[in-house]
Amino acid sequence: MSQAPESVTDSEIVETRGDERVELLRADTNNDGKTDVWVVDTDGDGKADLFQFDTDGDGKVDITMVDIDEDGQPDEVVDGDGGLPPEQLPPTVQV
Ligand SMILES: [Ca+2]
Ligand SMILES: [Ca+2]
Ligand SMILES: [Ca+2]
Repeated sequence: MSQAPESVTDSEIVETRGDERVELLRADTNNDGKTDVWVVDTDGDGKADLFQFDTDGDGKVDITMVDIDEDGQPDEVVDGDGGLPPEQLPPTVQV
């Protein structure tokens, strides 16, 4: 019997406070019609604890920051979507 090796995923998966994805804010900061900032609450307490940024304007997340203790300071920063890719929806806020 052969065993499949435990494969590690390429992209980092961030640990968040909860499993929900309640987007408190989406913003288009460079006005190209694509969202480039996502502010997310993952545990349903109404406070943002996940922040995602598209820095090159291709609509995909390039940086994910997690604020596990919700003190306003990011506790973990990873490349990519951090395992929580946002839905491709139009931004709610035009900056
Ligand atoms: Ca929260
Ligand atoms: Ca991007
Ligand atoms: Ca923090």
